[in-house]
Amino acid sequence: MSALDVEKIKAGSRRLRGTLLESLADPLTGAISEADTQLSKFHGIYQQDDRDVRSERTRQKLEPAYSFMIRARIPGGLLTTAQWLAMDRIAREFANDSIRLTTRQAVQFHGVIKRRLKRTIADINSAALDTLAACGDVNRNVMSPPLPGLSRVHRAVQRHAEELSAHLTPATGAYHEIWLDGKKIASSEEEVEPIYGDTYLPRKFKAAFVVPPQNDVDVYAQDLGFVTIVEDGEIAGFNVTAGGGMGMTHGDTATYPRLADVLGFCRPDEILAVAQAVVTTQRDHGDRTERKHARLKYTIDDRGVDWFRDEVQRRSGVTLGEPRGFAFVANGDAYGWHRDDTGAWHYTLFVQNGRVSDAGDRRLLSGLRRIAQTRRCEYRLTPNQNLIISKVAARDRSAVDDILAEYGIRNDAQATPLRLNSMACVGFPTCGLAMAESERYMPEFVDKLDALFAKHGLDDTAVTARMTGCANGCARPYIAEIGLVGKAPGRYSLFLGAGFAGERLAAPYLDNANEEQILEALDPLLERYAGEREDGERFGDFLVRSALVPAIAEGRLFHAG
Ligand code: SRM
Ligand code: SF4
Repeated sequence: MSALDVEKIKAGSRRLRGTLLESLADPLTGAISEADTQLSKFHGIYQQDDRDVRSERTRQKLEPAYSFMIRARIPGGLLTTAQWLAMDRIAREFANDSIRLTTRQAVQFHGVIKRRLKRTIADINSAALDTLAACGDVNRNVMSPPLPGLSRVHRAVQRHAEELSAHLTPATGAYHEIWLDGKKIASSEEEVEPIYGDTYLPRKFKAAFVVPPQNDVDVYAQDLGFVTIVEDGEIAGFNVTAGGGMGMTHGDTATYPRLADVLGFCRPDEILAVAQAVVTTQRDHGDRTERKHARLKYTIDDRGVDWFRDEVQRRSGVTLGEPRGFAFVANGDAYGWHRDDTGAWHYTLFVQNGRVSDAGDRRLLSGLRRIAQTRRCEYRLTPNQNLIISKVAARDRSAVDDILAEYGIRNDAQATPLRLNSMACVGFPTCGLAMAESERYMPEFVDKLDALFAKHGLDDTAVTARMTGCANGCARPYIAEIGLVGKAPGRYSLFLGAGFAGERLAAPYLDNANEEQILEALDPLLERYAGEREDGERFGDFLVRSALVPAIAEGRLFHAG
């Protein structure tokens, strides 16, 4: 669907109502109308069909096996165990017996059929969560470092993330009317969207907070970022970043991944004004004629970062200060047990590609249910698709350890450093845009990569490896040291040389390659890395220092690399 068509649908939707009620009531199809599929995204709902059976159903002249993906919005990924238990029940009752943790600290359910949609959304709301603005041309789930228990700073940053999330949530009553039988307003003319206006944003928009030295949220991949600056143990303010994004299209060099620019420094009480100015600048100046060119990163590249900074300052009334110094060490999660400054413990649990389900001896869904039933902790979702069993009292640690062992889900039972730093997007069979396998293939690919690492004595070396089923970049592969991006069934483009902390883009290395070709290409590079690396040198840094891959200075030069 063209950008102009989508703009027309938004404009005529009466603030996201469209004909969703009629579509839901239509018993003749498992689908909703095409226009409503665009609007449902703003409500956190994607229409999908099972791609494993698509051609067989076409052959049998049946309509596709439609079902819906539902994404719940969870700022900073913070969940009580009661909320987790509600998600667990929804997964088993209405979805495909799994909860999918996402790369933005949210959860997804797959396989919900149309007649169960309303009940599922209502149940999510009963757990004091919602799905509004989890998708669509609005600000999405706001990310925040998932270990707020570790310091007063993290706890304060989580509060800022929640405030920003609330501030940028659409004001429309459509969500309550459609999904929660809320009172219908007499005329939607009475309603205003103070920040978004009638046509919302030209494209999706993403925001995150980060606390150095961990860049777990991958702040440079975000449209808007706040880098926490701590001085004398207190939050002095935030470096504001803007214009990050991963999505591109194979073969279209006008599209590219881009790392955010640092705009300047703001005080904590200026966050909302600055954020609103960034959002409204993009609302008014983003390209509404071509969706592939509609993200904030292109607005900034087209008009220049100085123009953008001036516009944000003018609209917000905030004069941004000189950015303050900071450094990142890694964009992954810190695994295992950590104690915070209140004495509570937190266990970061590896969840392969975010899929929480029971599979053979690894009974993750059941194990996490069992721990949640003790109600002596809370859960934090991480931006790397993992889960933190948080705020555990010292006396309960061994009980948690025992359950992890009993259900076969301890980190050491499953993972090498390479696997612990790997991610894959959902891909087949649910994602309508997948060109190659991703989540279902990554575990097997990591086995092979592990063998290659072992061959070169690199078993203990952590390298970030990320795979996506297409070029949209949902697992942020262009800021992984090894990035694989699906191009066709069994074929991937290989990107190499990003920084371990997500601070440098990877460079294109191999196009449209199969598994054998990819492993063959990596073999000599790993051999040289094992033999020639400097003390503590990361794989991506080594490749760049040795001129085996170019350092990509900015998004616009990505394809030239
Ligand atoms: Fe994504 C579209 C899954 C994080 C860039 N993404 C999709 C859709 C909804 C496919 C579609 O449009 O039909 C995928 C649903 C698959 C499924 O069956 O569940 C999908 N994206 C995901 C998730 C679940 C991947 C995961 O394995 O965790 C992540 C959900 C995050 C969340 O909770 O909100 C997810 N997507 C991302 C990220 C990473 C991030 O946000 O930090 C990116 C790259 C950053 C960025 O936005 O630039 C990302 N997704 C995209 C794009 C490309 C956007 C672009 O600018 O070109 C699309 C396609 C689109 O928007 O047209 C897309
Ligand atoms: Fe789907 Fe592509 Fe995103 Fe993977 S990267 S979930 S295949 S849109």
